[in-house]
Amino acid sequence: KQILAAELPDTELIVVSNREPYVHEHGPGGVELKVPASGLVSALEPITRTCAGTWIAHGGGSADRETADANDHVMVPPDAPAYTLRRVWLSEEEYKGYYLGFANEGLWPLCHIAFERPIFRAADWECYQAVNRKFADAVVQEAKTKRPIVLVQDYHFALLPRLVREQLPEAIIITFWHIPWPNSEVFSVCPWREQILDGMLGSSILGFHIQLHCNNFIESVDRFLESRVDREGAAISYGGRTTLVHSYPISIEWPEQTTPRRRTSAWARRRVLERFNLRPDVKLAVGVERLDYTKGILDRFHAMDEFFQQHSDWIGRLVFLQIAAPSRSSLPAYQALYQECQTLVEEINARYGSEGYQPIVLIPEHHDQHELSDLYRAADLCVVSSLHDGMNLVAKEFVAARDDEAGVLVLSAFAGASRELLEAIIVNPFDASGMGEAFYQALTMPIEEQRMRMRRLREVVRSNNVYRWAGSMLMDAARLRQREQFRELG
Ligand code: GDG
Repeated sequence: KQILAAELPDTELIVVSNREPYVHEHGPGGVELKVPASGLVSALEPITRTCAGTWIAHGGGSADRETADANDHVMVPPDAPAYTLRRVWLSEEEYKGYYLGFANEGLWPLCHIAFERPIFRAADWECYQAVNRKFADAVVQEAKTKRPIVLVQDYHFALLPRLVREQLPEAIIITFWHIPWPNSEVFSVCPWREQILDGMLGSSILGFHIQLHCNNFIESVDRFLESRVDREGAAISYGGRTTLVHSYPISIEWPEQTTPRRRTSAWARRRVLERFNLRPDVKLAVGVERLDYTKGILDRFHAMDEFFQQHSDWIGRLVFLQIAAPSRSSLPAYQALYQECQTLVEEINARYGSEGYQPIVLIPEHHDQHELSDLYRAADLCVVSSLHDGMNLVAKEFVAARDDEAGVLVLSAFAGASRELLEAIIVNPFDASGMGEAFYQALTMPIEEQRMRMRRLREVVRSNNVYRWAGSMLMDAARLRQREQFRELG
C-alpha cells in the first residue's frame, strides 16, 4: 500500500485470476461463503484487500450470480468489505475447454515434471483463446484509468497480457506464473507454443518463483520467437516492446499473533488427536494439499511403507494424517489418483495396522483454515513431497504456525520453497527409501536441533513474506513507470 501510494500514486490495481477469492455456494443452511484451497488466493487476497483494488475472476459458485449485483460485482470480504470482486460467467463448454481442458490437461502437466502426459485438443485451445478474450474485455471494462497496474495470475491467462496490451497500451501488466516453466525441449511439444509466448510477452513484467524458471522461459523465447534476449538485464525485446523476466518467490502473510494464547501446540494436539480418534502417545506426521498428482502424495505413502520396513519398532507409534482437498475431480487423471491413493492406503493400513491403529489416515475433504492451523501446530513433522512445485505455500504455512519453534519440515528438493527453506530436511520424493530415512531423522531429531532449525526457517518466512513478494513486483513496476515518464519528457 505504501509503495502504491509513494511510488505509483493514483494508480489503480486490477487482479485477474481464474479462481475467485470468495465463492458463494448453496448449502444446507442457505447460502454459504467459501475460501478456496488455492495457493494463489492465499497469497493475493491480503494484497488486494490492502490496496482496495478490483479482482476479476470466474464466478464458479452455485450461488455466485444471486450474490452479485447487476454489474456482476460483489464487495468482499463480506464481513469487512475492502475491494470489488468482478465475476465473469463462463458457459459449461467454455469452462470445460479452457479450464479443465487446455489449462489443466495441457499446460499443467506440460509445466510440471510429474511424468503425466499433457493432452492438447484443438477444441480446448479454441475455448482457451475465447475465454482469455472475455477476461481481457472485463479488464478493459473495469479499468477506470488508462494506466492501471494489471496483475495477471497464472497459466489460465497466457494470452491475456497481449489482448489487454492491445486495448490499454499504457497499462503496466505484470504476469505472475505460479507454476514451473519447463525447459525449451519439453515446452516445444505444445502445438501453440509461439502463440503462448507471444501472448505472455504482452506483459511489462513476467514473474516466476525461481531463477531456473525464468531461464527456461527466456530459453524458450530465444528458440521459438524472433526476439532479442538480454540475459544479463533479464529482458526480452520483442515486437517493439520489452518485457522484464524476474524471479519473485511468493510467500504467505506472516501471522501477527498466530492464534489465541490458549490455543497452544499442546492444545491443538489434544484437539486433533481427539477429533481423529488417535491414541495420545502417537507421533503425528501431516500432509496438506489439493489432491493433485504433482504433490507426491502416493510417494510419501510409499516412503511410510519403507520407513516401517526399516524401523519396525515405529509400527503403532506413528500416524500420517493426510488432508487431500478435492481438486479438478472431474478429470480422469485426478480420479485415477484418488483411486490409487485409496488402494495404497488400504494396503499399507492392512500391512501395519492393528485394532484401533491405522498408520495412514486419508481425509479427502476440504478443511477450514483454523483446522489446518491446528493440524500444523499439532504435528511432529510436516511432509511436502511434491514431484515438482512452483513454490509450495504449505511448507511456509507450517513454519509460520510453529510459534513454539518445534516440529520438523520434510521438504521436496523439487519445490521452489526448497531454495529458501534450507533448514528443512530436503528429500527426493522419487527415492522412497531415502524419504523413509528422512522421516526417521525427523522423528528422532532432538528438540534443541528442531528449535535451531525452526527459528531460522521462521526468520526466513517472516522476512520474505507475501508483502515483500508483491512489493518487489510493484517496485519494479514503479521503476518502469518512471523510466517511461523520463522518456516522455524527452
Ligand atoms: C500454486 C502452485 C505455488 C490446501 N488444502 C486446503 C487448503 N489448502 C491451501 C493451503 C495452501 C494452498 O491451499 C495450496 O498452496 P500450494 O502453494 O501448496 O499449492 P497450489 O495450490 O498448487 O498452488 C504452487 C502457489 O500456486 C502460489 O504461487 O506455491 O507451487 O502450484 O495455502 O493451505 N486451504 C483450505 N482448506 C483445505 O482443505 N482452506
